[in-house]
Amino acid sequence: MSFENIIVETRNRVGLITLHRPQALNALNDALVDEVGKALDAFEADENIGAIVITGSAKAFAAGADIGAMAEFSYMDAYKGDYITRNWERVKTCRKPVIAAVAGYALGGGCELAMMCDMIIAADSAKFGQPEIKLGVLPGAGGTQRLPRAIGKAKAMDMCLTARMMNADEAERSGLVARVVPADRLLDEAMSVATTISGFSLPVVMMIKESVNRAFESSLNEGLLFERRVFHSAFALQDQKEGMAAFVAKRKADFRHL
Ligand code: CO8
Repeated sequence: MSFENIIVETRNRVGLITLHRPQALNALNDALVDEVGKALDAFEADENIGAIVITGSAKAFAAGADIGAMAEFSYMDAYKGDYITRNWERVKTCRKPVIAAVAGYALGGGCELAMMCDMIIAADSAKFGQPEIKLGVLPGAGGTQRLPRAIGKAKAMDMCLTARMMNADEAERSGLVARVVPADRLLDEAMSVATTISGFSLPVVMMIKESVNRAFESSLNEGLLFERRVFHSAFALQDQKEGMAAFVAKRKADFRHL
């Protein structure tokens, strides 16, 4: 499969997608988002892939949706064309874990793309923001919804209403990112985390992802019930037998993803 706006690689059991529109700080357009969707389709179908990393460049994860492409849009262009967002949810619907490795700017749609991933690992150079208000629009790909869930209303309002950027330390303190690492170690750290995850039982990894995400979609009681039922179903897996037998025998588990 050949791509023009992303670079796709496989390392061990990890799929790596690098956003690659350097001339525009990885600004997102339909072509790029569609390519990310195709790469995710391929990784999802590949039983040798256990986790996925999405990253950008040292200067920008993605500086938002492509402003030049949107500047002259009419309402009907945006509404009927469903610009950028027509394939946007593909990251969310991916059943394997997706880690965003963010260095530099993650602004507007770039911040929203990172937030759609399951975990953000940030370089100390990362800057997150929802600056759409400066362009006379508002976040349109999840910013007003995912940001308050991640960092609370006060900071989400601050970012969306003032367009101020949040640096990596503040983003970690606020719960937006899982880890902050020196910029030159970002990809190694993200790949290492993804490799660790991909060594565990894939069906269990998928069950955990589904269960944690359920916490945002249901009441506590419904979520707990969902978790309990999924927990019970894990006892149907060969990997459960292997994991517990390995613990008892004091050896490393050899998961077969079954
Ligand atoms: N779109 C298009 N081109 C961009 C974008 C962008 N978002 N960001 C940067 N570029 C281009 C610049 O135009 C410039 O191109 P050129 O060299 O041809 O002039 C090149 O990238 C380098 O950028 P700068 O020279 O501006 O670099 P600086 O280091 O001076 O500044 C910034 C970096 C601060 C990141 C600056 O480029 C900037 O403010 N960019 C725009 C950030 C922004 O406003 N993002 C939000 C966009 S709107 C959005 O994301 C809405 C999402 C909703 C999606 C759903 C739609 C329905």
